[in-house]
Amino acid sequence: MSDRKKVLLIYPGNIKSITKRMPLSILFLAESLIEKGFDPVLLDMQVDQFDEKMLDNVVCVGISTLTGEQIKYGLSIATAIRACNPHIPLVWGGIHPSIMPEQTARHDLVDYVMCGEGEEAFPKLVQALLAGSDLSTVPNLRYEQDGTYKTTPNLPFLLFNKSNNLPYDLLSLPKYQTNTRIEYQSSRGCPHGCLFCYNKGFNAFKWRAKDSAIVLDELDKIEKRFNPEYLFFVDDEFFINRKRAQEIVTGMIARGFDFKWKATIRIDTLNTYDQAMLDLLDKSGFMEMAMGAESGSDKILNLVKKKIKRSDIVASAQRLAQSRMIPQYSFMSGFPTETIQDLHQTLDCMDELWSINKSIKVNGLFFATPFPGTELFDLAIQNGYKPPQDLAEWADIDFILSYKNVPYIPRSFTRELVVFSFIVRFRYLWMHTATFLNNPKNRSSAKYWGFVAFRVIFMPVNWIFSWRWRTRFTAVPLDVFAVRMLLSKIAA
Ligand code: B12
Ligand code: SF4
Repeated sequence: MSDRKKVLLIYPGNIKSITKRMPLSILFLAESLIEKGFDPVLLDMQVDQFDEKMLDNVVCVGISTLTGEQIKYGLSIATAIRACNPHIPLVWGGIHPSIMPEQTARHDLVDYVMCGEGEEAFPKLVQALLAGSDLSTVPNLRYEQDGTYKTTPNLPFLLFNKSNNLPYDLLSLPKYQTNTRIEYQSSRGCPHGCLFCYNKGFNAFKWRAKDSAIVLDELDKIEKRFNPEYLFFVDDEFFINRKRAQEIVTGMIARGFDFKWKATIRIDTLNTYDQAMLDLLDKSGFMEMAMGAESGSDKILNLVKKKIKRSDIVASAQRLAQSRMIPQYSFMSGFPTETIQDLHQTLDCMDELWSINKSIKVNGLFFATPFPGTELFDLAIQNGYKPPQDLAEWADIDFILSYKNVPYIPRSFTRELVVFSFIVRFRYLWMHTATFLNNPKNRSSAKYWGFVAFRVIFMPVNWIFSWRWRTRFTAVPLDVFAVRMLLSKIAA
């Protein structure tokens, strides 16, 4: 047996979730632990169950979490671990603990919080716990000792400009459909100052990226190993540096990668690209341009510091109207000072986009949830928002029916928002099933007949929703609530 010490890394999640995403956070941590001579064991709760044996010989357990329901699964696994062995230190990290460290550290099921990127700092903590040495020299650490909250200085951000060797084999790989889709990160952070974005609290709006040559070599390895149909860049914003983006895209074409890819691109960036750059993107397999349009109201676009106007959103759709690349816009609503008229301008903007190109996807009209670490969070508090007071309460925040999150929005507005956001989501699903069924390659897929049945059964719903949309009629939305409940039961 290896004399290296084990560390259990947990990615909380729901085993019933349909799409299983690569848990990149714990993969990056695992790689750095291996480099420092430790022996990480990975538990991704999206795909595997906890087993007490995973705790044999562990120095500590690391739990990774975003804000929201991931915390709920994190707390449930932490409870189970405490019941098996109350002496194993529980270390929490990831976006939520980094942004709300004190509140997180004060929870009973949290021994330590590690802020920010974990690659450098976490192995130092594991080393110190193993040696029983002084924790004040461990960077990025927050914890409570005898009722006093302690903090240590943070390391600078990683340059993130080196090749990674993520230990995929530590996961139950066959459970991820890696031949269909894989996640990959080529940069971290974003310098743009959007009001609602976690980049303020987590990355201090600082962008770090891998050079194009490193990215291309890593993509090469991914293609050889997994041969995925789609590759999803999880970068906050892939196109910050045009030269780097162009080199990657040109390299993808030169190397003849077979996969299609998806990334986020700012509308103002896209609108500066000439036809030659658009042609390159198309040729390289850029399938889905994920763009944050946010609002159809110039007043709200100005409030959220998006540096675009509604006319720019429309112009981006016009630029891509003849292209094979499919724009995918997302919108938000429910900001402080927003009115129903602003919301209607957003709906009108979507209609205008669909009138330019009916294949345009709108993947959501999301509630403008005030996430911690954002400027919106501070603004929301000034407008009467009362944020959760402990870690467990953060687990319960609802991103969809969140009246509590937007007390500054009148009830009548919230009802409209609930109805229209659900209809937008339904329409997205409706378009997705149509695209899927129209592709002859999918005839043999297990999903094929399921999607056919969905479209037959929900055809009347589609009519009713289309009528509601056209007439902007939101009264007595029993149909919306019934379909919402039914679909959530099917998805579960
Ligand atoms: C891919 C993605 C998704 C995927 C799935 C993510 C997954 N794998 O489960 C999907 C599409 C499902 C998704 C959904 C949502 N997402 Co999302 N998503 C992302 C995205 C683009 C990438 C995540 C990622 O893989 N990052 C790469 C890893 C390496 O980074 P990391 O997690 O930060 O990990 C590092 C550190 O945090 C730290 N660390 C992490 N864990 C731990 C643990 C320990 C012990 C230690 C020591 C350190 C540590 O070390 C790691 C390495 O440096 C991020 C943006 C981003 N670029 O991160 C948004 C992001 C995480 N999502 C966000 C949001 C809001 C959502 C949704 C709520 C959106 C919605 N309205 O529905 C949902 C809900 C998700 C949920 N389950 O609760 C926000 C989260 C804000 C917050 N406060 O938590 C982000 C930051 C986007 C944004 N710009 O605001 N998302
Ligand atoms: S929303 Fe997008 S563009 Fe704006 S700061 Fe965040 S990552 Fe950057």
